[in-house]
Amino acid sequence: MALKIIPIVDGELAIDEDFLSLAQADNLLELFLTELPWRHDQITVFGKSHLMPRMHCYQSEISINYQYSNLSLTPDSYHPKVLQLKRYIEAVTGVSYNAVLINLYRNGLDKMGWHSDDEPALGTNPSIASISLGVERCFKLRHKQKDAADMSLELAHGSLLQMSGSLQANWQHSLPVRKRISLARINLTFRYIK
Ligand SMILES: O=C(O)CCC(=O)C(=O)O
Ligand SMILES: [Mn+2]
Repeated sequence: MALKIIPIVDGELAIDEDFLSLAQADNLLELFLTELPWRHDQITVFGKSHLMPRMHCYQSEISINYQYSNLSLTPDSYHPKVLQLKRYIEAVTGVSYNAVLINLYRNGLDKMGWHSDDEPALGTNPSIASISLGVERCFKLRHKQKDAADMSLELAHGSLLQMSGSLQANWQHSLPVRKRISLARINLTFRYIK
């Protein structure tokens, strides 16, 4: 139950694989699957519109839309258990968050492509707390300058990954397809919007 530093150049990464107890993680997974206001949005890529390869929702205490991939998400208020989780992470990491993007990967075909969490509203060197619930999925990182080896992490049920320092400026991350996985995963990324 402690954040462990993952050695990486040009950024900061830390993980706590047992951030939540198994009972806490099981409860949150079940509750979030059924109670969160999941959306399945269309995005436009190269002029073609299609359904996103995952579902999501966005919750915040400030009424600023979250913009990405031609999408503008109006924030919902926090689900009480999301707020409780936010406060717990804040107490452990000493960092404040005011928004959370929540993704549901229904099975191994759902994914997220290469990107950095570097929207201007996050400011320079944002600290992002990423909670994983459900089936373990591979999380990949690649350096933007290609002068460092790619990195792969397995993000377990109940784990906390903290991305900070210049990580978003220098690295991209993705969640690749895993065809043999039939179970769901939820990921919550707590952020601070300026
Ligand atoms: O699902 C994950 O672990 C990554 C999610 C992510 O990169 C994001 O929400 O920006
Ligand atoms: Mn991201």
